[in-house]
Amino acid sequence: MARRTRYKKFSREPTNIREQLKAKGAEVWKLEEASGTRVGSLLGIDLSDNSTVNQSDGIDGSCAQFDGTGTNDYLSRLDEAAVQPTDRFGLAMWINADAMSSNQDIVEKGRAAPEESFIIRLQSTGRVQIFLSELGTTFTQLRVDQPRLDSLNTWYFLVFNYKGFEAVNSDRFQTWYDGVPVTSYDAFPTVPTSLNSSTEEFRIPTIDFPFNGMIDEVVWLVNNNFTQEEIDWMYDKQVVVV
Ligand SMILES: [Ca+2]
Repeated sequence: MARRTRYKKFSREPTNIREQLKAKGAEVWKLEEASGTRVGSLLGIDLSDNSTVNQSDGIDGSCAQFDGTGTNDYLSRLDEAAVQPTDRFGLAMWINADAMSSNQDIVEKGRAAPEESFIIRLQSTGRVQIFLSELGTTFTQLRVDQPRLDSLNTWYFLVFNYKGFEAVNSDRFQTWYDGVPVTSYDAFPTVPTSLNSSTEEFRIPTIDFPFNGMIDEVVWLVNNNFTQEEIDWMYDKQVVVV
């Protein structure tokens, strides 16, 4: 009976979502390493450590700890198709800020004109700001108004879907905090229908506005998007895919 019970419990796990994410081409950075290269668990899109990105206790296992100083405290991947979306991407990650006295960039791909592509920023006010650029234009800047991510030393689960292919502008960018869709933006201009292709590195977090805090369990869909069902599952599990 014990064996049957265990089997039954196991069979109730929503492994279909795990397989669904894999089938969609998800890459996962679990950020378990103490230092050096951070392994891409599913596709081998490993991230280089440009200084000494440290390790802390994460939302699941260990995480990457950034000190918010200097210009080389980040993880990166040289430009390639796997880190350069065209008209869509999905990004899910846990973040935990140790300080919020200045703007901090969490993710970027191409920040300098004419190589701008996208940046996700945590402002000092706790607002998330999203920069998107299409060929030949400067950044379009979206900004979440409420809620604010203004509690220090608190894990937040952030999800972003960029869908430049959508006909309706309000459908082209979506944000979730802790599994809940964000509806309050104080800036939502016309979202680009495709992203500029930049030769710059993909970085977590970034150089110019360094991040002071922890990042864990990053899931990346280079030319795909998450469903609400997948977001709910990732948030509930606090650990994903692998
Ligand atoms: Ca982890």
